[in-house]
Amino acid sequence: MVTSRKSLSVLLLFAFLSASAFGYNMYYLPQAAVGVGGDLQFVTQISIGNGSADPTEVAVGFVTNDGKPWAVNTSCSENSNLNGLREELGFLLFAKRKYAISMTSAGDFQVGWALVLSPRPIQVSATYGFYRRAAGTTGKIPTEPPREAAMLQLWEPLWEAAVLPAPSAMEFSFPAHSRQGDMVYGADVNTGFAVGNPNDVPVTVTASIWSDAGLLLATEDFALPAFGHRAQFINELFGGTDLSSVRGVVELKATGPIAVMAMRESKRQDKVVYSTIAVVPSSNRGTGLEFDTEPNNSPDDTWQIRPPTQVYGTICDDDNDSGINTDFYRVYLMDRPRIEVILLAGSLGSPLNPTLTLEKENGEVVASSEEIFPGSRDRKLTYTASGEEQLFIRIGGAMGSDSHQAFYRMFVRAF
Ligand SMILES: [Ca+2]
Ligand SMILES: [Ca+2]
Repeated sequence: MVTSRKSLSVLLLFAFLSASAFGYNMYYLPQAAVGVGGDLQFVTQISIGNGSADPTEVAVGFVTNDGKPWAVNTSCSENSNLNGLREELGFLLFAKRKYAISMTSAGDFQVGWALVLSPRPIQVSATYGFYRRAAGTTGKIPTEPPREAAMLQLWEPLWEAAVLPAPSAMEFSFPAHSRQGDMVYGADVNTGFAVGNPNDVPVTVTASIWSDAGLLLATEDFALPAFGHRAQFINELFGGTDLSSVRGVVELKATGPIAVMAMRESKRQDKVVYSTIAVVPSSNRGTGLEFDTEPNNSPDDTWQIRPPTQVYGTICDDDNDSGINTDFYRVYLMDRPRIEVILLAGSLGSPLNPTLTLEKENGEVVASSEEIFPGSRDRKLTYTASGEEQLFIRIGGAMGSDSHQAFYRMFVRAF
């Protein structure tokens, strides 16, 4: 039985970040907010779950805007060893267990960000909450753990919003809304964003805002120190530009990989709520994205995909009318007659041992696939059409490798 874990220092976390050889999974939470102002309190709660069948080590580091270790109050109902004033946490998370770690501060509002590391894939999310002191209570935050039960009695929730860990990339974009008296609800709407720099060197971020008509409204540069953080509303960042009526897009381009999240603020009189906004790396827009939907077990019963695209699919073992566990996708080869299909399964950790062929509607195979390298459970095929051709990509699973976990990811390009 493990009774304690050595605490991983943030500097050690940063060493892990710099040392890809460690093969750690990294989860970036580009915003964390804590603190009390008058009758109001911010709390950030980080949920960390281990869905695997084995225990795993987990390290959590809290970082200031300047990129320095950030001491915050942490409390965890599931593990009282994690209660206290901490810059980082290190613990062993057993199979199928989940910890909810609350970050709080009895002092003024503070913001920073958090990084979570684990040698195994884990489930990480963060919930931001804003609470008002309940009437008839002192609102005093107990300084000694356990705190959570007392806080539940003392603070009523005003809003909460949750995020998944942010990806890290050089370029991002997200919808930006800044408007007095929005046309739908009459609320004042604004957009805030948070950026973390996971590099041990400074980066410069160039932010641009585009109108709904596609016009460039403003561009601003800002610097982030090594491991630094910045959280700001867009009307603060683009302070010299009138953003009283903007429904557009913000693009961020950095000199190194950054992690980004964004939130929308809706305010009317004394009511204010926040919700999270989807932020995607621009690299995600390089190819289309499609998902396998059933039934697609025959050429008659599928749809056309348009390269370049990627497909997320599963060869499941459920019985179906035909008794065949197969996914078909139709492609037309015309002005770009050469097609390349890459099907990943084994390299993604899927148990699927896939089959992959390119066929005519009558089932005649025009191209068969090969392993990407000998012994791998990933496959590829290429084919060049002699004229206009309608063909079908057929994916199956070798005997016994089909299941609800038997997922694949297929990339299709045409030249
Ligand atoms: Ca399927
Ligand atoms: Ca199918």
